[in-house]
Amino acid sequence: MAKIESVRALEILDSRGFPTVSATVVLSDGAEGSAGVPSGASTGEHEAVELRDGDKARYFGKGVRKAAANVEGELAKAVKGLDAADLAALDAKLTALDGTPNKGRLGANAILAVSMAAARAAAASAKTPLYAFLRRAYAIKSDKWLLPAPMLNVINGGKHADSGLDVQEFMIVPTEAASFGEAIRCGAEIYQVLKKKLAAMKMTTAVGDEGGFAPRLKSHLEALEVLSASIAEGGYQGQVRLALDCAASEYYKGGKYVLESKPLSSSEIADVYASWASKHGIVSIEDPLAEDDWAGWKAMTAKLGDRLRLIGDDLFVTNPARLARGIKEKSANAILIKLNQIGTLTETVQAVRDAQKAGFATIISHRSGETEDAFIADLAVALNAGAIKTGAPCRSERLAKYNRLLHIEAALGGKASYAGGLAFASPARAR
Ligand code: 2PG
Ligand code: MG
Repeated sequence: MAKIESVRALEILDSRGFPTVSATVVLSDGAEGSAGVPSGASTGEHEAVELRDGDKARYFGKGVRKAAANVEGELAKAVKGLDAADLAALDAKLTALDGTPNKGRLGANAILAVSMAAARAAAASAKTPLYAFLRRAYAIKSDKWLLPAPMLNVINGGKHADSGLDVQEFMIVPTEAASFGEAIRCGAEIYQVLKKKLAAMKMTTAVGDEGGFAPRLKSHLEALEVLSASIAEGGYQGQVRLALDCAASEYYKGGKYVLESKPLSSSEIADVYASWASKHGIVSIEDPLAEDDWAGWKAMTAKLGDRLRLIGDDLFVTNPARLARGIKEKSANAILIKLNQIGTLTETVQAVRDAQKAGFATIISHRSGETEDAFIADLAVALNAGAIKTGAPCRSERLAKYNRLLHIEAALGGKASYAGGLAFASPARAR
């Protein structure tokens, strides 16, 4: 058994140039593992706490020296001597040490850095690829290795770009490809077709935080039209579907959803989404409503849940307790999974398992602020999650994840299969 010998931390930069935490865990047998923690922009109210220094003299207060010091101080002391391979026990110790419900004392960014780095170190010690190690460590019983369907965010709006679009993400999902590699080729080709199309329309082809374009289009419908046309021109009609992340908490103002300057009730906006979905083959809508509009979510799932995956991101914040409420109340039929919303690997795995048991689709996700760490690629395969959302096929912090999945697919060879549209099929199952 390899024991944790030491833990180091460093303040590094994310893809937006803001500080984030990196940790390295070293084991008694010399194996080591490092991890970088991502950071969101459209963060949910109920997420675990991202500890920032608040010292205006450095990085506008966004420094993470305190979090890094917590890693090297209290957290390192607590995990020293523990078996790195027992991830559940390690995470329970980290969480108990923090002692708050939202990891606000030591910081979810500090705790998660240790949790992820320990998993990597244990995998290295076992000389096992991370995806296979995670499957074993969490006793996931499956002999299938599913490569997730990529949800590629090719037009950016909301808080991620200044395109003027209220909806944050317009994604393409290659549901019919023969392999993950073919799905990525298809997504990358459509991305290039879209770029040419936007240029021909005299629109900017500069990209937003997640690598998608940020054109100043007239309306959301125009964005959907240009995407459908790009799919057809790329020769992929019928093989690729569309998906949205509305991040609607951002346009929920005074009890109304203000879309294209019109204030709408949750039932009125459901009709708008339904008409977009039927015209443009949309398979899923993430955060169509605000994070605490439980009644609205329930009504929308009753209305649209048999046609669409309604994905709770800010609604559930990868929190098993909020998810349990959502399952009970039939508030949604899918969950977005982000490690740093909850702050440990073990709680993240718990959320995925609970969701899968309830027939919810699970989508493993990046954050808009990312590092080159591709941990989520391994996590998606370990858990047979079925789908991954990690930006456009552009910007290396996004491609790191897609490229890692290409490597995993190649390593698994004939044992791997592509999930395709599985995550989006028969949403009625969850109801
Ligand atoms: C989201 C994410 C990732 P952020 O809303 O799903 O795309 O954005 O990391 O800014 O919360
Ligand atoms: Mg979201």
